Order: sequence, then structure tokens, then C-alpha cells
Amino acid sequence: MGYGIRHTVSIIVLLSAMMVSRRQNASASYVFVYQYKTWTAAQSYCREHHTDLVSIRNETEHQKIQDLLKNNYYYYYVWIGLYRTRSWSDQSNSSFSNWRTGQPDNAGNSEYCTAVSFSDSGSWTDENCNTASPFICYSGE
Ligand SMILES: [Ca+2]
Repeated sequence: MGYGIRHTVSIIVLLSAMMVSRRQNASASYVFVYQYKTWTAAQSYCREHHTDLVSIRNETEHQKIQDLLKNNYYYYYVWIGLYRTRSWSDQSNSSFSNWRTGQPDNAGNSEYCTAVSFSDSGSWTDENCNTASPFICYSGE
């Protein structure tokens, strides 16, 4: 494969990544849902009433989520859209992470869904998907 072709392929891959990342842009609005649901039920609820469970793909989005939940710190865990520590519910692609020290640990081989803990600065922890917790959806692109 010549340099020119490889270069073109690289650009196409880059453009594809940019298009994926635009799926949830700065105009998205975040919705805290005060209902206790399993991760899967929360995902269904978000897809029915909003767009999807929220993705947190960079420091800006992390800060938005923290701002949103300043008044909800008393909830122990809040579901976000991360599954099996790498797949975002809305197919977002990001290397950003904010795991709490020692997490993810997949305790008991039964923790495949991710929650944010606001008693711990919004850091992430993997938890059992069948645990009922409040959750965050987003609406918009
Ligand atoms: Ca864990």
C-alpha cells in the first residue's frame, strides 16, 4: 500500500471518529432521573424518553455531570452509560476515564455496569447491573 493510500485511509478513519464523537455535542442536555432502576431498565427508559444513558467522554462532560448532581450527592450510586468498562450505550468512542482507585474490580465476576459516586467526586465504579439506582440520561445530538 502506497503512502498516499495509507494517508487517505487514515483521514477517513479520523473523519469517522469525529462524526461519532459529534453524536453527543455541547448542546446536549443532561437529565437526572429520580427513579431506581437496573442499568438495563435505565437504558430503556433513557432511549424511550430522551436519547440514551449519558456518556462522559472528557473533562468538560465530567464537569457538567458534577454540576448537575451537586444537589444530589446523597445518592450513593448513579448509573451512567458505560458497560463492561469500555462500551458506551450510545456508541461513543472515548479513552477518557475517571475510575475510583481500585476500580474497576469486577467484584465476584458480576459487575459489568458503571456508576458515578458523588460521595467520591464523581469517580466511577463498576457495579452489579441488577442494582437499582437513579441514573442520568441525555437529550439531544
Ligand atoms: Ca466494583
